[in-house]
Amino acid sequence: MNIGIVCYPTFGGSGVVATELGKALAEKGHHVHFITYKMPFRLDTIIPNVYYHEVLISDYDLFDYAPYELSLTNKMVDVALHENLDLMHVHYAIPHASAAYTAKQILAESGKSLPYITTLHGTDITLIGKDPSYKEVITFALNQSDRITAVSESLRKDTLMHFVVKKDIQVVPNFICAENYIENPNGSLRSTYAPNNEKIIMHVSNFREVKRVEDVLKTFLILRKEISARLILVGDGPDRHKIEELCREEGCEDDVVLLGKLTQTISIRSIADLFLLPSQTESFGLAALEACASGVPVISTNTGGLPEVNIHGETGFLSDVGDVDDMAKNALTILKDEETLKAFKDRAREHSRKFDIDKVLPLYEKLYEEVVKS
Ligand code: GMT
Repeated sequence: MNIGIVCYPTFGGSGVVATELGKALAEKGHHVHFITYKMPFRLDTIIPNVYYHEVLISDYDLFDYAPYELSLTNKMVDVALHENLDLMHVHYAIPHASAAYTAKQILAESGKSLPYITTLHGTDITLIGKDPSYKEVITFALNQSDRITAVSESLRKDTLMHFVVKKDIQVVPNFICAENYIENPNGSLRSTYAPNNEKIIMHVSNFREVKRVEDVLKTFLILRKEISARLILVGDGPDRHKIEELCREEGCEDDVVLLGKLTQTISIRSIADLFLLPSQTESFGLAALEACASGVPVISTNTGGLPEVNIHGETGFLSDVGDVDDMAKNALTILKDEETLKAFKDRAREHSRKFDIDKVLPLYEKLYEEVVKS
């Protein structure tokens, strides 16, 4: 099939899912055309059957805000016609679903059918989508989608609660490519960050408010009173400066390493003993699944789709949002002895295999076949 994929190319779960999905489809022989305003960060190598079409946004003095959705729609129409696309799969509803709807109407004028599938990733529904300035358009574009998918049961329910959606919403979870994950951590990398065999606590995110990165540091400060530990923070974003300030105030700079954005996180994740994800909400929590795939237990909040990924008492523990004392207590339960830690690590890795690409890819392929036939 010739498949168009529209996503955000920046550091974020929806872009990662879209990119890894496109790569897996290409490996199976499909021709995959990415349409975005920048090269997705995990696509930056030559991959057979993968093509990248940049949306050029023309600016003009008259515009205070360049009309991105218009340029995107135009590019979708152009690629669909010239690459003979069978379908468009848009990741993140805003503004991709409404752009796909318009592209579909334009193409129909020239006799070309272009079904589109909308995959909801979370903040497009839970934070931004329900904003009154978007809601009517999103509702319409969702209802016009040939298929809608959501990344967790929790997001499916949230969508139905906030929008009048008349179509079925199918849950297709986030996934990992299990074979890429490292079984045995690199000893020298580990001793670089934990020279005295400290426990390594890790967090990976885009440091947005919803991630509550301050709670990561607060949890770390509590547990570090009991055990010798170091904190590695991967990623960057608006709340980074707050963390740096808090570290200085608490005098813990020597034990907290901020690595910034990394395009590939598999090797650094493999050296962690525990992953912290204290988010306000997560529709799924791909970061938690990626931690499990690396054999790293997860301490997370109990909101959104996190309980579908992090199994309380098995792969880690769940706490209420903001309850850093409980998170620290749970972390210490896991880290208290090597036997307990190993049992959590093994179960986390085992559990992640339920979300392997081998199990999720056929779900998307089946949807593609259905929309193309109908
Ligand atoms: O979490 C973010 O800030 C990024 C966001 C995105 O849209 O890229 O991630 C969302 O989609 C991911 C992939 O489906 C999910 O795993 C994340 O849980 C979800 N984030 C939130 O719901 C906050």
